[in-house]
Amino acid sequence: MPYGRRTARSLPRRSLITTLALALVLAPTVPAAGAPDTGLVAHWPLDASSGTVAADVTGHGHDGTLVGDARWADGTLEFGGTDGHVDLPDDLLAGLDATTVSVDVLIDPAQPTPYFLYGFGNTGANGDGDGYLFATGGTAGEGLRAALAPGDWTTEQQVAAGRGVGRGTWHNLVLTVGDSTGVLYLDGVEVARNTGVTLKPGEIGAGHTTANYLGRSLYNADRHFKGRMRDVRLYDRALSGDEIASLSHNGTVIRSVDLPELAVPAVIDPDSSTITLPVKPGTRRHKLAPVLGLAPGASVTPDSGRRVDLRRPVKYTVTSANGRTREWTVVAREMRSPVLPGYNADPNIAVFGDTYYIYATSDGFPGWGSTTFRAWSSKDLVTWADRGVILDLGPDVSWADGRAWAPTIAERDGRYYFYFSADAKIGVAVGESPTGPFRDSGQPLVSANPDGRGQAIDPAAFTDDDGRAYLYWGNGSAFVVPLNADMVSFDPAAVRKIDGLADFREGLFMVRRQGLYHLTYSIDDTRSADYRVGYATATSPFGPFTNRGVVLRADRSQGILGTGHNSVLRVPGTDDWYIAYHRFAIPGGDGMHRETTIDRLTFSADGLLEPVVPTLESVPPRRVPATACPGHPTDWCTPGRN
Ligand code: FUB
Repeated sequence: MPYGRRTARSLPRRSLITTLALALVLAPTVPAAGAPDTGLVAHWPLDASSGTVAADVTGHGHDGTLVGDARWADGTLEFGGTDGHVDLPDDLLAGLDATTVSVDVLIDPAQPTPYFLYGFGNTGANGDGDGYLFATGGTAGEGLRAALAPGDWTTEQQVAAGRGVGRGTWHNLVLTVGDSTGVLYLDGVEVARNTGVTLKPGEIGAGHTTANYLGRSLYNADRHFKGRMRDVRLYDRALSGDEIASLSHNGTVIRSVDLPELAVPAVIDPDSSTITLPVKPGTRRHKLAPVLGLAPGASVTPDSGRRVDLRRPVKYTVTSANGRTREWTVVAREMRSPVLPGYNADPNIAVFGDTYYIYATSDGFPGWGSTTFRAWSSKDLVTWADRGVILDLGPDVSWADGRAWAPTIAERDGRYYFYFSADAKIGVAVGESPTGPFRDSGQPLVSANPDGRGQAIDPAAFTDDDGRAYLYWGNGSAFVVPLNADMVSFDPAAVRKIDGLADFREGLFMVRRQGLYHLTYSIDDTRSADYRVGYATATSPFGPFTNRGVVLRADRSQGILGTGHNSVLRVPGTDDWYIAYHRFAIPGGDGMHRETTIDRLTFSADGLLEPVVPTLESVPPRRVPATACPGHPTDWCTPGRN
C-alpha cells in the first residue's frame, strides 16, 4: 500500500506509554524484546512462510511485495541474487529530517559487486540512481558503505568503513542519519562516522521516491543481493548507540572500551569477537582495568573496570539481557607505530652508511594530490627525523605538477639518484647527499608504460651484487630495465615486461639474498582494506618468476588494514631484514590517509620469505653494526645497497 501523505513527518514523537498502546493496537507482532520502537516508520520482520507480502508490522501500512527469486526460508527472506528483491511503497523517506535503517543480513559468499542491501530513492531515465539513501556490505576488501545522494554517485555523502561485512554469517547493520551526521554500526559497534552529511533523508526526491527496495540497487546495471535478511526497520530519528546495542541481535556486544592508557580507540572486531587495546608505549599491561560498554541489561565477566593482566589474550564472557552469551578475547598491545608521524605512504626504506632513510608519498590529499617529497632519517629504525622537503614539483620539476608518488633511491660513486612518480610518469633527480638537494634531470625517464597499459609509476631501484643497477616499475603491467652507468638513462630496447606475477597491481620492490632474487609487489587497490603484498622469486633480476603467494595482508583483529606498497631493508653486515609498508591510518584511515610502519621480515630454512606478522608494536631499536659499512665492506655489506 502506498505511503500516501501520511508521512513520517506527520508521526509525532510520542510518549512511551502512547507508543506502547499504539503498538498493541496496531501491530500484528511486537518488535523484538528490548528493541527501540519509538519512531518506527516501518518494520518488516521478513519472517513469513508463504505469499508475496513483506508485511510492515507497525500498522503504518508500508507492506512490501516480493519480486523475482526472493522466497521465504526458515523465518527469513532469501534473495536468490538474480532478480529477487522487495518492492517497498513510494515516498518512504518523505518528511524525514533524520532516520535509522537497521537490517539483519547474511551476505552470501558468492555475492558479486556492486550491489545494494537496500536503497530508497529514484532511478533516472538513464538507469542510474538519481537521489537515494543506500547501504552496501562491500567485500572483504571493499569496505561497507552507506550514503545519501541528491543525484547520482558523484553526489554521494558517504559513511564508509575500512572493513566489509563478513560473508556467510548473520550481522546487524545500522545506519543512522541526523544532525548532519551519518553513523554506521556493525553488530552494535560503531564502525564509521561522517559529520558532514548535510542532505536530509526527506530531501531526497523532494520527498517523492518511487524506487524503494530491499535487495536491489537503484542502478539498473548493478547486481542483485544474494543472501538473507530479517528484521528490517526504518525509523524517523537517529537511534543512540545504546538503543542500537539493544536491538536483539546485538545484546552480547562490547561496543566501547574506556581505558585511560589507550593510544587510539580500542579495535573491536565483531567478526572474530576480539578486542585489541592499543595502549601508549610504556603502559604496564599486566594491570589494566578496561571499562566495557555493553548493551542495556547485559553483564560481563571478568567485571567491567576490574584490573586484569592483558599482556596475553583474556576471555571475557558477555551475557545479554535475555541470557545469551558470547565470548570475547581481549588483549593489550603497545602502540609504537606508525614509525613516521602523520600520513605517509609507499615507503622506500634504504640505508647509507650508519643511517636509515625513508622516502615516501605525502598522503592525506584528495586524489593523492601531493606535490612534494620528504625524506626521513633514523639511526635505529625507531626514532625518525623529518629531513624536510627534498623535491618540490612546483619549482623543481618542469614536466609535472602533481601526483608526487612512490619514490625510490640509489647511490653510485657518492651521488644519490632519486627516482619518483609524477603525473603518471617517472623522473629522476640527482643529489650529493641522501637528503639532497636534488636536481631533476629535466625530463621524464619513463613517459608511459611500453605496453600502453596502466600508469608509469612506482619506480624501485635495485643494485645487484655485481654493481649493476636496475629500475623496476609499473601499475597493471610490471617492467624492469638495467640502468646505464650514468643512472639517469637506459636503453629503451632493454626494457623487459615481467609477466605472470599473480594479481600484480603495482609497488614492485626487489632484493637479493644468497643468490635468489625476491620480488614483492602490491595486489588490489590501495583504497581496499585488503590491499596486500604478493611475492615471487627468480634466479635472475629479469625472471622468470615463481609465484610464492601473499607475504603481508590485513589483520582486522588489530585494526591493521590496507597493508601494501612495501620496501625491504637488510641491516648492513647482518642477515636481519625488515619490511616498510603503509596501512590505513589507525584510527579512521583509508586509501588516501595511509601511514608508514616497519615490521620484521624473516626467511625460512628453504630461503623463502615467511609471511609477515603485522604489528602495532613495530620493531625494537636496531642500529647499523659498527663493523658494517662504510669502511668494513663484507660479503653482506655494500654501501648504498640493501
Ligand atoms: O600513493 C599513490 C599510489 O597509491 C602509489 O603510486 C601506489 O603504489 C598506491 O600505493
